[in-house]
Amino acid sequence: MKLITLLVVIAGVIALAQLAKVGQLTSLIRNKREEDISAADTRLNGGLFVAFMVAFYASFIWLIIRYGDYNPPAASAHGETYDTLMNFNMYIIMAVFFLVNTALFMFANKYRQDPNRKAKFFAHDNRLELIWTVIPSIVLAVIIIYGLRTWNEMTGEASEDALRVEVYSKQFDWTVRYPGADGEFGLANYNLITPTNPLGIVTADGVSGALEEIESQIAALESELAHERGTLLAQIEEVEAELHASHDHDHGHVDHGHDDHAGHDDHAHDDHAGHDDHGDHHGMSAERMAMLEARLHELEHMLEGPDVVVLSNAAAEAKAGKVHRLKRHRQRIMEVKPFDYEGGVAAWEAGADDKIMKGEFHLPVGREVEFVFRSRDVIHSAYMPHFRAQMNTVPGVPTRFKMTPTITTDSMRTVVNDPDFDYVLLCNKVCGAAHFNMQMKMVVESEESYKAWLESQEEFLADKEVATESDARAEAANIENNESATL
Ligand SMILES: [Cu+2]
Repeated sequence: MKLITLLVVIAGVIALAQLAKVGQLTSLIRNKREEDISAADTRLNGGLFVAFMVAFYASFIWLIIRYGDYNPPAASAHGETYDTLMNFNMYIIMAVFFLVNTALFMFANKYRQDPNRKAKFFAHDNRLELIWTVIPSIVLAVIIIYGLRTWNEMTGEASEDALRVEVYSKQFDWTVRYPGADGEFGLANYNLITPTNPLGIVTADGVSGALEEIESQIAALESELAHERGTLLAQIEEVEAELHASHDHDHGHVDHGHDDHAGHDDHAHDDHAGHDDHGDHHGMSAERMAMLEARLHELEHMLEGPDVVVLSNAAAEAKAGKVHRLKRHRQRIMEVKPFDYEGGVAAWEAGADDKIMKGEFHLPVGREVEFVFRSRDVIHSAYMPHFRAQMNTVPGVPTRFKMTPTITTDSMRTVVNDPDFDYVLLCNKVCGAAHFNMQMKMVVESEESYKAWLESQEEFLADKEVATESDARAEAANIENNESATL
């Protein structure tokens, strides 16, 4: 299809070139110069300029009437200010647009070629230079200063009693967290993320649970690797080789003794005594021997046992790699240190009463909200079009945005005359395959309804048995000890 289109375009260009050539040749035949254009032609072209301008303006005005009101009414306090700034800029741009285009097309018509008119030579005028330098400078300065002031107002510090809400993005959904009664978000760490803990909230219970889980995974993998048939056979061979080597060594010595014995009777006794004395150096201690035999016995027992597995080299390597990664993961969790927030709330305990929302979250009308944005994987953009709010969410860099919703969902349904209307939080950064579907419903309601709703939501650690921080630390210390013992 693309190829056909390309061929048609190429053929079209060739045809046009041929037509132009024909035109040139006919004017040659008529004995006219190519640049001689009739007065009628010039008039027609001048008129076409004006006609085009009229059509251009008509379509522009139609677009403004048809789609100019594309924004639903602003539903936040700063939204009004934002819209005013936007309109102010649009009006300036439109004024310049009409001015410049009118001049462009009208002049093209007015000053069309006229054999009776002589062009005026006009090289420079200081007043004109001054005018078209100073006026745009003033206009631009006004736009920039006005814009900056609005931006600073919108992005300034939130007030002390603002409601704080965390918005967390990942491919491809949103999670919203409320801080609970203590007003503090629990510490979060990505190493603790599990299906039941999507934000990786740090709690003593979560830490010890995660450590136990990783421990059991490591133990299972290590046991599997220890029972690998090939590994067992190799180890048996190694132990047997060592045992044999010590036997051979003994025999060698005894033979040597015999030779000596045959050769020099007198020294026979000495030599035997010498052999016994040196037993520990050349051969093997009884303890070592016993240990090796026990090990051999154990290995043979394992080889016959029900746990023995056969793994390909690649599979064994993959499992060893997994053990390595799990140990690193465990290390990172053990490095998460407990501390107190400024208000004296322990960071590990603040998370217990946090409330986590998926799919839908609520905000009270008329109260300032401070969003704190975090991201797990890539840069997303939290976009709440009705509130004129947008902020990038960046992995590792918390971002913020404050706003005060002014219209409840119910009122907005009346305003836009749609009983199914809902506010949405969208992702406005193309973040991957399911980006288009990355959204969350927002409900703005009265303070009472909001409180009732929040009350009905479950706390993060509800129904979970709560371990203390010291339990988790003890667990971590325990594992550390085991680790050094095995090393
Ligand atoms: Cu996204």
